[in-house]
This record gives sequence, structure tokens and C-alpha cells, in this order.
Amino acid sequence: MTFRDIILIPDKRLKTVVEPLANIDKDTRILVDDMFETMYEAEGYGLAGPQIGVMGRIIVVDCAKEDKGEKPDPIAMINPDIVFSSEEISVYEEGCLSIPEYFEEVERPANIRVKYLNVDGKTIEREADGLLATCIQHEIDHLNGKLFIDYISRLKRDRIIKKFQKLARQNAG
Ligand code: GNR
Ligand code: NI
Repeated sequence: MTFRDIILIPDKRLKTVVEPLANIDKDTRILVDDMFETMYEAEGYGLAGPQIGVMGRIIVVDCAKEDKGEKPDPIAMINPDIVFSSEEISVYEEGCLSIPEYFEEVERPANIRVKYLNVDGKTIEREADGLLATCIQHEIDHLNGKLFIDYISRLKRDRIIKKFQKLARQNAG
């Protein structure tokens, strides 16, 4: 397994709508392993392909709370599609590995039903609620070029983008 570097804002790849994976093969399984390693190493609840420069519809999540004694629950989803979203809304303080150390509350549907392919190419449909529902929606947003800061006020968003633009310039120069 290999750690893959995580892309930060502002990077065009994080604003790109990416295409479904056409086939699932040995390379896909290696990619999924690398995504889990990268997610666990970075201590994130999820990771989407574009965050490591893989421009395809693939995400991994694990929302188990280790500190509460929950067992790891890694889930890889290929070509995920939300087929139901509840009217009921929940609010979580979200963060993103592509926007380190920035957190804001975001409202999203509390319950979802998601259809996807697993690494064996099998179609799965499952429901999710709580933090898992929020994480899956956050990750699928990445596949559509959307970030959690797109849901906050323009003032806050512009401020955080400016901060990361400045950091990128400093690192480049
Ligand atoms: O680590 C992460 N934490 C998180 C918290 C609340 C809602 C969503 C997330 S996902 C995020 C990891 C990440 O950036 N995934 O794309
Ligand atoms: Ni993210």
C-alpha cells in the first residue's frame, strides 16, 4: 500500500466533474488500498479520487469512531449514486483533507440511500444515516467538483480560498 499525496485548494482538479470508472480490475483494487492507506494516515473519515488526482468516480469512507471502541468499517464505492435523500436535515461540523484545519457546520439530508459498485464489481444498495450519510454526500460532492465550503457564506468561502491561494504561492516561490 502506498500513501498518495492529497491535493489542496485552490486546484482545478477539485472543481472538476469526473467520469464513471469504465471497468474494475486489479489496478482498481490497488487504488482502493492506496486510498484507504491515505485516508487512515491523514485521519480522515473519507477520501475521493480527485483528492489524490485520480479523476474517476471512486470514494472510500470509514466513519467508525475508534475512540468509542467501534471497529473499523471501511467502505469503497465505485460510481456511487444517491437514489434517495430524506427531507429531514442534519448538521455536522465538516472538514476536508483538501482544506486542512478549517471546519464549518453544513446542513445535509439526514438519511440517504446510495447505489454503487464494490471492488468486486457487484451492485450494492444501502442506507446510511448519521455521520456516514454526511460523509458519503461530502465524498460524492468531490466527484461533482463541489466542496463543503460551497455551502457556507460567500464571505467565509472567499476568505478561506484567499488564505490557501497565498499559501500555494508561498510554497511555489
Ligand atoms: O475527514 C473528514 N472529516 C469529515 C467531517 C465531517 C464531514 C465530512 C468529513 S470528510 C473529511 C475527509 C475528506 O476531506 N473527505 O473528502
Ligand atoms: Ni473532502
